[in-house]
Amino acid sequence: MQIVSAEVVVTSPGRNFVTLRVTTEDGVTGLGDATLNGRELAVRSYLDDHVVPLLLGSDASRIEDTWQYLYRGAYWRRGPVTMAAVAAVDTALWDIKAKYAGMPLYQLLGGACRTGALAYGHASGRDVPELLDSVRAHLEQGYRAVRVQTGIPGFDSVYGVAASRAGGGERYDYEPARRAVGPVPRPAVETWDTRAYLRHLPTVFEAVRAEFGPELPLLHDGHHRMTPIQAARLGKDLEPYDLFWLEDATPAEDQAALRLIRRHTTTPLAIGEVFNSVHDYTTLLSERLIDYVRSAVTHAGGVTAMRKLLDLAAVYGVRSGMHGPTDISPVGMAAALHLDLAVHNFGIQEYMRHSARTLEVFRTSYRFEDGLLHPSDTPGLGVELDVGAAARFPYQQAYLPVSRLRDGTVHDW
Ligand code: GCO
Ligand code: MG
Repeated sequence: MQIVSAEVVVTSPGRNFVTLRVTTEDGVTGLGDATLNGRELAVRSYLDDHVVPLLLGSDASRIEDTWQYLYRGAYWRRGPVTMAAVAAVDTALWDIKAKYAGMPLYQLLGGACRTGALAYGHASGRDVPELLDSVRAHLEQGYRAVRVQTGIPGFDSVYGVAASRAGGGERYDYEPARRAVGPVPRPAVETWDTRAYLRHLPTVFEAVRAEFGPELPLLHDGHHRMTPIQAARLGKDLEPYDLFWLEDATPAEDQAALRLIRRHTTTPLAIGEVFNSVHDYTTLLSERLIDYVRSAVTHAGGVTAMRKLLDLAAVYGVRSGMHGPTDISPVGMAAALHLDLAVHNFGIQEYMRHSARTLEVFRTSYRFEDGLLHPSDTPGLGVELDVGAAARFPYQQAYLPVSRLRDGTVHDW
């Protein structure tokens, strides 16, 4: 099963994606997602300049050994760029292995533990009426769980909220990396004030619960913006609304900070979309400081690493909640879905549907029906890359926004 080619495809059908395409001597191809939103070209270079030369002529069947070789052999370990590159190689090799075996990846991982993976979508609105319309729209699309994000009175733009009601929907395709603006390209700047946010959010969930009742699973993303004590206060203030989870309540490189939040609130906590290694979670898991692991296959070292992370999480009763915005490509989404089916400690899957343009390039077979996602029984991941279509959408530099407080201090976005 010798690797005879490995090409990095950068394409921008609606937003930027980086995809690794590995081919064996038998002509079997495997895909891996290497998309790192706002820093895509760093991963392209890591792969093209440093990893691809090592893959050519190697044995595609040796997945664990290749993972260890790329992780330990690089000497410089971990980090989002390195682990996205390792993830792309690992995922492509699993795709190949499953194709050779003639089965969908989830079967190779031990078979299905459930009929489908519960999905949640991104309901949002600049104000509460627009938000309620968005929740309703998501329920009509078949979602059985929704994330709730709104604007804050007095703010022009806020994370997670479309800047305009696009065609009656609330999609924001770039999630939300935006093309660099101005004569000297710079990321967009958003102003933030945590106290205004803390005052406003309970009123939002009061309105959503009043409109949709107590049953609907509601999620919220704090997006790293609060101090631990502010997060503790919000978690407590939101307890009457029985959230499915409060995500990224505080920057969690300081894993011990979650102890303070945990002491004050029973609102379930989800952490980890910016994490890329099991070592980022050891305190969070061993002390049961979180309830859901947010890492994505794409950013955390691939299928091999994610399976190990989720098996460790299972020891502590922590479940999966894999990251799935549009900057996880359909390849990364498919890889997540195979794991979602195969692990016992599944929690929920983020599913922000890709645009039609994106799906011109990535031919997917996964299904979203009755609120559940299924990766399909196509051998491998079940996604193919149309390289010709990919060439029609050249890369365009785009940056995630930068957040500043009213006095200009850079804040967490
Ligand atoms: C989420 C994430 C995203 C990130 C995006 C960054 O919960 O889906 O927070 O919205 O902002 O993935 O590229
Ligand atoms: Mg998030």
